[in-house]
Amino acid sequence: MLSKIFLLKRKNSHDLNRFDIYSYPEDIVGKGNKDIVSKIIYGHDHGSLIEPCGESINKLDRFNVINNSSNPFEISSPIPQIIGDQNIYTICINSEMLIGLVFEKEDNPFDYKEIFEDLLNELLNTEKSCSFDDEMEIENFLITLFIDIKRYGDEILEKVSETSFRPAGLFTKVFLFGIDEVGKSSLTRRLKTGQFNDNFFTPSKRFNIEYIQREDGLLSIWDMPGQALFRKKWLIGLQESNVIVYMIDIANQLRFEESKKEFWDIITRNGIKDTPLLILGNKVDLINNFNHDKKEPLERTEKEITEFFEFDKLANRKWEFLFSSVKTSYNLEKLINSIFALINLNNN
Ligand SMILES: Nc1nc2c(ncn2[C@@H]2O[C@H](COP(=O)(O)OP(=O)(O)OP(=O)(O)O)[C@@H](O)[C@H]2O)c(=O)[nH]1
Ligand SMILES: [Mg+2]
Repeated sequence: MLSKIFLLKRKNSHDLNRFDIYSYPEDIVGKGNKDIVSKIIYGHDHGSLIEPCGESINKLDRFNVINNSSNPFEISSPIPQIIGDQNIYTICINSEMLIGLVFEKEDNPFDYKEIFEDLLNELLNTEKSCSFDDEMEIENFLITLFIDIKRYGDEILEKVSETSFRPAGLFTKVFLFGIDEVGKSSLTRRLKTGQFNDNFFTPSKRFNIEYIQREDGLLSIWDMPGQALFRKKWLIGLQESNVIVYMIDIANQLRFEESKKEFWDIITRNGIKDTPLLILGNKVDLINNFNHDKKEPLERTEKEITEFFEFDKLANRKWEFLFSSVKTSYNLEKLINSIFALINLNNN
């Protein structure tokens, strides 16, 4: 099973030994294996299956190029290596970058040869989905590739169904989306660290993935960037979600129309028609006369929001609406309970 993906990109042409390292979902450079990068590059150049010993790093090679020159990206054949306890399979791009997959020890990297080459060719030369110019682009590219290769391993090679591979309750992927400034990252941070800061406002530019251990199971929260520029990336993050959380800033009615459009655009996608949904009306603390004990005004607001967003059209999907305040922690415990309850309902 694929466990990590990484990209090594030379920092500048004058210093051949310095690389930028991007990896997902975890770092490949642990405490005990600082020289792993040089081993990978050395091993790649020599096509070696065994851990190479202390020679200097060679320039990345230009061999085994499989594409013709009309394509902007030349993709070499992948090279397998075992380094320490890491089972690594690397491909060289344009003689200047290495993209690597890290598998579990018992996996055979050659099973992934075709899919690795084909996907790279498709993403780089057909869809032209990455120019490697900025970090977010690289990160999204790695996530896309990771998800597709992992799915291939799970569904085609291991012939295990998605549900038995990732039973809810053990690992729950929560896809958290909504337009910008509604409070998604504040919520993620609050759940992870318990903290909230009014002055903390850093619009997200990339997926923010946090793991939160609860009594009922492990949640992996995929907090999406909400600005218009990044919304097309939601489709990447959405894949294989166990539950979808959609957040609205109920104090900002001026943006309800925009929010509604984005909501329906995502929620009607194929593949997530059965995924349970939790809708959060956040920033309830900003509503005039909000009082935790008085239910009445909130009920009216809920009705208005439901009508405006046309949530009644959600039909057969399992869904729930909750008011929340990340600032005052109102309903945050309830929110977690609702996530687990929705998943359990869906499994029964
Ligand atoms: N009053 C109030 N403010 C909140 C609440 N939740 C978040 N905020 C504030 O709303 C602002 C935006 O919060 P973020 O968490 O960065 O919003 P986001 O949805 O992650 O925004 P993007 O990353 O751009 O999509 C920040 O100034 C927060 O402090 C809340 O419940 N009440
Ligand atoms: Mg954010």
